[in-house]
Amino acid sequence: MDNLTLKTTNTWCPGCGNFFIFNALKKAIAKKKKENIVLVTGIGCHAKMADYININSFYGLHGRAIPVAQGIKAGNNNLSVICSSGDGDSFNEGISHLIHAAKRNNNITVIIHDNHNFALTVKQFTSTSPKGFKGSSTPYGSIEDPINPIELMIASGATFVARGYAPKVDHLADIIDKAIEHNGFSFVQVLQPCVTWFNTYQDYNKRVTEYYGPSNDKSKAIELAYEEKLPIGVFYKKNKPSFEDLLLDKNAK
Ligand SMILES: Cc1ncc(C[n+]2csc(CCOP(=O)(O)OP(=O)(O)O)c2C)c(N)n1
Ligand code: SF4
Repeated sequence: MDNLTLKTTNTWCPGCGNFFIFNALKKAIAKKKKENIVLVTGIGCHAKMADYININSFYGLHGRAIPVAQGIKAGNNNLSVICSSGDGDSFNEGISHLIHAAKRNNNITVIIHDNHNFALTVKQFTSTSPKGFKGSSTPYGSIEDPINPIELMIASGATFVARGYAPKVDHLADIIDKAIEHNGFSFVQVLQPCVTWFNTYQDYNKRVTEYYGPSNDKSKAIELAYEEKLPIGVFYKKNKPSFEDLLLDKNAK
């Protein structure tokens, strides 16, 4: 047991992609000062990260991790504030918070455990469920097209936009590290297989391809985000003053 793992019972299903994300986050922060990091979560399977990791954390409400993170960052700008959120949490319930945080370029990091369903409440479809998804609220299959999170975040103003794949732990840890170090709103979509409700391992193992970016070209990054071969890496990065730079330091304007 490492010093970033709390001694407690883990209730994730065996084989859940969240285990990899947990390991990647620990790896990304292993060399950073623990006391300078805060993890804020939503509610769902992803949110149990707060139960299992031995750093300062705040268990939020469903869809409300981001406003809590914004408040913590405004209160103490020395902290690195990271959100672990679900696709249901931030692409459905709290989507307006996500869009506005990207627009403001808040200097926080949002990691979305994207398993394409509301997993803890037993398989309702979310904004990223594929068309035809059969779940407890769409027994005949969803008739809606999913959103593309990378496109949404680039269009909303996020200045660091990346995608990782949970089992590629080292690659994901590197992305999370870069996201935390980025000055501005950093967004990481993690493709997270949910073995119980939507097991995507086989499909993703065939399609996921490492891509070495980043680009500062929005159109190119959005094009990549639609590729069938599912590129993972940093898609888009731009340097500009963060919300906190402007809020707390008049000279930055
Ligand atoms: C305001 C509110 N609405 C609904 C719920 C019920 N609820 C708890 S967890 C959850 C699903 C979470 O899904 P997601 O954010 O995708 O996370 P996952 O469980 O898939 O990791 C829901 C709907 C709640 N707790 N609060
Ligand atoms: S229901 Fe899915 S997301 Fe939740 S712990 Fe089980 S495998 Fe993981």
